[in-house]
Amino acid sequence: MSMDREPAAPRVIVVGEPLIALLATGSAPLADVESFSRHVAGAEANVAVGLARLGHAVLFVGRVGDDGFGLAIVRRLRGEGVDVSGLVVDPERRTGLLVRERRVLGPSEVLYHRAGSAGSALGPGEVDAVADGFPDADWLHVTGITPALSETAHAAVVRAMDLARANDVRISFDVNLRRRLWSDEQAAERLQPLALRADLVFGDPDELAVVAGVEATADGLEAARVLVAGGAGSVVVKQGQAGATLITGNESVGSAAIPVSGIVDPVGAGDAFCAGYLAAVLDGKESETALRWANGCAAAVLSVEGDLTGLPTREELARVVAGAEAGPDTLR
Ligand code: KDG
Repeated sequence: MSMDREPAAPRVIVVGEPLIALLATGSAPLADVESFSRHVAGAEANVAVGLARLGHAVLFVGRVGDDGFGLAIVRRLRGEGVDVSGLVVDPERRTGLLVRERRVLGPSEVLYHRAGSAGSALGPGEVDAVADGFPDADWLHVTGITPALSETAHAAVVRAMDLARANDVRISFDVNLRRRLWSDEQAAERLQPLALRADLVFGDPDELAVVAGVEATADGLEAARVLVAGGAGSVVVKQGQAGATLITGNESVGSAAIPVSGIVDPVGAGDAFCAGYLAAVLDGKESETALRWANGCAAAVLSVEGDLTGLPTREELARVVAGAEAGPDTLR
């Protein structure tokens, strides 16, 4: 069963596994947490919503379970204006779930309940079902999470890239290395060929080093250059508080991060960054502007709980970027 019969012509196609995230409401080790808030999450869903809020037409391709969580995802994505005609409701498998504690110090524990999920059963068939949408699309966005989920999910990403290539649709690939899903060796083997086929690769220095097969450096520039030399069109290195750098051929363009006082929830900021960057590129903006929008979207998400809650509209993004230019105090 697929949702919505007559999709509007999509400009961006996003493929991946939407999830429900249960986030601890207080700061404590997971064993002591008794209440959670429920959020729609998943890196690709976050990017889809980010693009939709910035005014772009997005078609989402994936699977959710025929359960209340799946329905919550469908409703949320549809409510955000994302075309869910490529989101299949699986009658047998459950919607993927993650549980995350919150800690003031140190990394937060994340538990996945996604092995055998509806989303991980994604396959090339779901991509073929929306093949008609590719000739009208401008962009395909995929991540390195989906190929880790299953053989069929990996094949779905490859099929989407094949269809994009055949239809002159540009491709972005966010590495999103998830060490809870696989080893660095497995990730490198599967993700490197995908990164080298992409027009635009996003990743932090550590992720890019794994995919490029080089030693990690603090700025990630060497790994980015290796990927560009290998065939990737451009690489945007997400450097956290140091900002971001775009590497294209021999050129590099840098942009400072927007400082946020009082980070509420860092998760989802990387996806917001991608959405801001892609929205600007789709609008025909220069790289400097794309990096500014990317950093602005990331800052907006850092200051709000939940992966996609803080994703800005165009007006909100304009205010964040203008505030950053006026001085950090205006961002509080
Ligand atoms: O980027 C945010 C994601 O990490 C989160 O929404 C969950 O997709 C997710 C994942 O696989 O960790």
